[in-house]
Amino acid sequence: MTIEKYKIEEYNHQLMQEHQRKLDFIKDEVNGAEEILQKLMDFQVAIPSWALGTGGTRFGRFGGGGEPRSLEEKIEDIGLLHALNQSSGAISLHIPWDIPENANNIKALAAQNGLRFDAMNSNTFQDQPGQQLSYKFGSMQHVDKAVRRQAIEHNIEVIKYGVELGSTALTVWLSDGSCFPGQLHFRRAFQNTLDSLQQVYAALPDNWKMFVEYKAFEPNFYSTTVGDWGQSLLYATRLGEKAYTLVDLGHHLPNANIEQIVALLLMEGKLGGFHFNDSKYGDDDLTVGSIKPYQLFLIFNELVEGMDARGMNHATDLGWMIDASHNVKDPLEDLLQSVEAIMLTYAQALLADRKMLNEAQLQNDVVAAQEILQAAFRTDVRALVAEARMRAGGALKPLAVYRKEKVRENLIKQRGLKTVATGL
Ligand code: LRH
Ligand code: MN
Repeated sequence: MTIEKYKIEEYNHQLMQEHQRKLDFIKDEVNGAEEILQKLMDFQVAIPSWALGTGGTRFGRFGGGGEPRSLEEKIEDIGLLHALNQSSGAISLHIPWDIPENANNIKALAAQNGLRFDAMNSNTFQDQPGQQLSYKFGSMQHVDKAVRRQAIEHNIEVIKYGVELGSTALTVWLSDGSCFPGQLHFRRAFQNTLDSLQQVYAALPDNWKMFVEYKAFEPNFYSTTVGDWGQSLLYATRLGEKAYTLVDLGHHLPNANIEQIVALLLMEGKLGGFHFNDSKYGDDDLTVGSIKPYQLFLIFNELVEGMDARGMNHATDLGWMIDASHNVKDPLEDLLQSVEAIMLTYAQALLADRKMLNEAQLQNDVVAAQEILQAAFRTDVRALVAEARMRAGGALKPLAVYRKEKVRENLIKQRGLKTVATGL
């Protein structure tokens, strides 16, 4: 299903007066509104190909209907999101859930929808039908060299698909670990994993990056072989300059200070990118900014400060990706909300008074420092983000247009109630 540009302009026209009033107000409030608007227009968030259907848990899955039945339909759905918010101009594929049977056709369809291919994701956390050797006891850590070889070859195959599509990064998330004390020789597991990653690293084209994604627990519940930022940094440092860490917000132990982790990984030049989501307990994969919006702001605050300190290009020098699972929301509405939360938070971080904050920090003026940060967090930047969207050809209110155009109803008519998308 597509939403024509003229339709979006009609909806914007109805909202223009109200929008202009709010925009004029915020432009009086903030410094550098035009620079912020340009940065917002340049900023694109990659949508995960595995999060376009209804997710579930071991206790159940409640499908919502109209789910994409193929990679082509997934690209159309992301194209629709991008038409509405002009901030979702990339797709991150997961192999083998979304193998591009005909890469040229897939690439052309993505281009028609204004999409490029962000990081590719390998999968050695499931056994595929007909797979020779099982990953029950891990993949790259496995005591059996043949299992490690199988995992290495899969990752090299994923790189090949990515090269055909124009992607320039591979995300490796390993579920490897152990469920009971004594099950695993930690040092051997690390060495096997490093050796395996080195063989994948050797197959990377020159302009590619490898993102090593860490996670504290699940599906293993005693140890995880890439279990935290320190371990991921160790691997990335040992692998070489094309290897980086990837921060999935849901992959930390309770109360971890993620913004401090981000600041240090950025300082080391080893922060590769993000899987944005939110959580209250574990790897809940909830809508971005739905549980801990202030933490998300503090993370973007460190990102803007750290990237500017290194002269990095905000839009292109890090991997901005969502990784979510939708148990009770319409997947496309959930993704629209997540992209909106990211853009709002980025805008707030951009308008924080860094000079004043730095002075307060140098004077140990704790109260002033908090006031400066919270002044930015408490600034309503919705009109700025909407303006950036509209200037880029998007909708002032994407979710409202999505509902008024009855997108889900039309997708159900077109695809049926029982379709199940590949993925989580
Ligand atoms: C693991 C993870 C990883 C993906 C998977 C779908 O929890 O975050 O990034 O491969 O979710
Ligand atoms: Mn992830």
